[in-house]
Amino acid sequence: MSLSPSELILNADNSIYHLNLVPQDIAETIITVGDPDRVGHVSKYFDTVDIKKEKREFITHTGKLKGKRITVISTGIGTDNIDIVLNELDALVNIDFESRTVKPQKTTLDIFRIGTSGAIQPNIPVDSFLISEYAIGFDNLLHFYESEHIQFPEMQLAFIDHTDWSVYKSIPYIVEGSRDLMLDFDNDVFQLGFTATNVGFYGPQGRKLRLRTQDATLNPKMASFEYQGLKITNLEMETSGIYGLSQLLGHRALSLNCILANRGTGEFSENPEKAIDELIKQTLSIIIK
Ligand code: R1P
Repeated sequence: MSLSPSELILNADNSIYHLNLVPQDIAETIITVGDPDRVGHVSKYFDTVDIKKEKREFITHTGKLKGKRITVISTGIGTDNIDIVLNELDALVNIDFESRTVKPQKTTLDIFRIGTSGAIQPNIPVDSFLISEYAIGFDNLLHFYESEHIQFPEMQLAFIDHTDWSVYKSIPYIVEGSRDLMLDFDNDVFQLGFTATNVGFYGPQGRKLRLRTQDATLNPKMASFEYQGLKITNLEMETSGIYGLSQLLGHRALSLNCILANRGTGEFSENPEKAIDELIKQTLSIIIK
């Protein structure tokens, strides 16, 4: 079945609507970063950068490092942007733009998020690196897709019960990262964690400037939640969407977090740029192996 112009939206040059990319612009290894400025901080380590394109907050550089073709793309903040980035990256490899049909042979992308994050367990040091083994999404993105088969309903119910979750907030969903990709990052530098993806930076992450939150005890309750030895470790804003959509679309994804803040101890990194740069270098060195 051919996808209509309102469903698969292409620009005049046949590039995909928001990302402004044509299929040959991307590699099968993708690094996503939230901050558009971080794209250049990653691609400066490539041996060559062949493609530089952008539209809105979506900046893309594609190049080669030690013979491996890699794309780095900024997503901006939040799982609403992740819906656009993941669907359009997938369309670039798995939909034929000429015939507007889904290709019979699927391409699997390896997607690595290099992001920043705040820890909620006091024993996780700032400037350390954490891989999200699982993510719990407080956004409602995945509920718009047929996705119950990749969620963890028992753990979700245990969390809802433990936190006395308000019915006015969407039901938390739990998804996991690619076990295959995790194996490559099995070293002393990275610790495994369970990441909470929030739908905002202030109230949803328990920050109070001028407004009171609906549940002032949510962060401590999150920190004390335990399910079969798993504890929630950190907060950010994209991982649940990346994991959920990657799995549904048949891609492999891993979220790599540089812990800049510790919400339990109140600490913040003294040199965040250096810590992020270190995570970029570590990630690239593993990806090219
Ligand atoms: C909030 O400041 C942003 O920083 C974190 C959060 O997930 C959110 O996107 O990640 P990035 O540094 O990758 O954007």
